Amino acid sequence: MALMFLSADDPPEAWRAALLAVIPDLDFRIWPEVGDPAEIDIALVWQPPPGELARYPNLRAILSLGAGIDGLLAQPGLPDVPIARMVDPSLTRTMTEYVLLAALRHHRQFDRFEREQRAVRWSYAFPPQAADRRVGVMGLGMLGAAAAVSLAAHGFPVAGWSREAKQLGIDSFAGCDGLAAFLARTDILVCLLPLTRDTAGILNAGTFAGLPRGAYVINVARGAHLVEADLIAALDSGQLAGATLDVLGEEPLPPENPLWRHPKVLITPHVASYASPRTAAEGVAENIRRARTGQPLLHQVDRERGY
Ligand code: NDP
Ligand code: OXD
Repeated sequence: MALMFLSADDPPEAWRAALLAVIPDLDFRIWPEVGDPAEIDIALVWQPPPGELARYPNLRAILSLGAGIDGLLAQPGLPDVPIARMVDPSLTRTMTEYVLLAALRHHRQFDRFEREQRAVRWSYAFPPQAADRRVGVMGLGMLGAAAAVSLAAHGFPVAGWSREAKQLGIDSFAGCDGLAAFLARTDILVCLLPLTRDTAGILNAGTFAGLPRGAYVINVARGAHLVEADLIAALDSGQLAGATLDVLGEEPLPPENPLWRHPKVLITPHVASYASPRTAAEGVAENIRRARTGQPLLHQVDRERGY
């Protein structure tokens, strides 16, 4: 029995050290040097090459190094074994930092001051109050709930939108019926939804039209949530004041994509949050034990639901 580690983005040696500290006899193999595929029973992965997971006949579980598993579910020949998504305090904390930073940057008009500085203009404006800026978070799961609670602690009136209503000490809207009212009271919209057949393309012209004029959009979920042409049209018409995009339909974003040069858009290269081997290893180790003893995984994905 051996674990295969496969990720171009995560540090394999840090993961090996963190997991061996919890399971000292773990046979940890780094892809592509994994030996006999029949010996691999656990795959710890992020963005494996298409079809790769179908090569391991004795897999018991797939443990995702990321929170979003839309890419895994789209894999051709995905083995029919339990999948767990990543839940980790560092992943949650870094996402909260990013969302706060992006919301505060717009709220305190740093996006405007960046433009004014480039134009060499001293452009005083009376600073706004957080209490006057309503933030709405789409998706109140592990990441959305933490970001929403933190934004509320900074004085913003915060609401969230999810499938089921939540008790988080913020206003909660749920389902298709709750969407219009949620959008109508949202000046800064944060997307932290999983990418599913129900949420793909949800950041579209209709959604932007439902926001108050001059609203701001922060997409930290997946690029396919956003209809890029609709965003550009809404920015150019003034319906939206700006956008922060950490995730894009095509990553890396091609140089010719107009979003790179749009004056109201800030692009970051899918860095909003990441799991840390130090803080995530305990949960991954627990899932290795569970997979090997045939128990349900922690944070097991519901394939039908898509998250
Ligand atoms: P969770 O699975 O914990 O939460 C998902 C939330 O979305 C739940 O509140 C769920 O509602 C809600 N939701 C799902 N479908 C719908 C729908 N159709 N309508 C309304 N609400 C819906 O996910 P996480 O918080 O862990 O992660 C969210 C996403 O963030 C990931 O899927 C990934 O795409 C992205 N991400 C991006 C990163 C980055 O660096 N940019 C890093 C990590 C994650 P309910 O609770 O009612 O079921
Ligand atoms: C994730 C991501 O889903 O980094 O964890 O996008």
